[in-house]
Amino acid sequence: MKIYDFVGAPNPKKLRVYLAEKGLTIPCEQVNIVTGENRAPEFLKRNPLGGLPVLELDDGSCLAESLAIIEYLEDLNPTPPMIGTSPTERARVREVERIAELGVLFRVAAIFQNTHPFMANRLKQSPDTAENARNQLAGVVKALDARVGGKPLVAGERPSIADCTLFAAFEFAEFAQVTIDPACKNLARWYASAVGCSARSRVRMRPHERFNMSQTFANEYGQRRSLEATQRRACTYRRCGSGVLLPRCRCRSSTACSRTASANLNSADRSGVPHHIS
Ligand SMILES: N[C@@H](CCC(=O)N[C@@H](CS)C(=O)NCC(=O)O)C(=O)O
Repeated sequence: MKIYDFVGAPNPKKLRVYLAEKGLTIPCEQVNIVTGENRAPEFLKRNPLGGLPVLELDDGSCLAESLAIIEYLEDLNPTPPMIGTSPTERARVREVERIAELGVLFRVAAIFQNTHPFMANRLKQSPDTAENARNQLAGVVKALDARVGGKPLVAGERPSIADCTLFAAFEFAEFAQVTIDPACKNLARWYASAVGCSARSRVRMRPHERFNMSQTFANEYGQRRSLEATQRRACTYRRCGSGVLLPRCRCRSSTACSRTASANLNSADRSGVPHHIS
């Protein structure tokens, strides 16, 4: 199997967080959506819609849609379970995952698409659409915050695909400079823990993986060498303690993780680049 990936984009990120949490390694090839590699005829044969990620199966056929890919991999690798085990658990995980994608990630994407200069010549931007999305996002985040409460994870007792999607959505919001209401303290705490643990496990975006739209992706994706280095890296991540997201990071490394998380958030606030990630 092989994954067609783009490190800066949220749907591929959701899949990479999932792989890291599961401890799965699948070779990755980067397809640069900024320079339009995903719209080249060769790639459109794999996914006529041009979206990433795409999973190429061993028979050469391709599977698109991040959630379909994750569910396929989950069926092949049921342990540790990340979509729940009982009907109720599975329904709850999916419920929150859908809220994370449709309620949070899609709204962040709508704000980004309708406000960011990088998107200006790609579509007709609408300030009204952005404002609607901001208002809807605020409502969803508030409801999600209440739902998460004091729990370490967003759905159930163990890391799930809902955590993966929400993490990708929040990281995208950070990049797109879309503020998640800091009054939502439960989600802030959850994200700080996930950021700390994912940084240590290298799921967190590294500096060269961050978009820099003003320089048209720093002359094609932070220069060719960075891209090549990323391509060589494949989807292999060191795991943080015994897991990527909470609560397994409460094991020996919990204090370090939360300390790292706040340092990371502070430094990310200042520079957009977490200083402790090499
Ligand atoms: N619903 C799809 C969305 C795929 C998608 O649109 N991916 C984005 C990156 S997050 C992309 O490839 N955008 C570039 C484009 O469509 O040209 C999924 O979950 O995989």
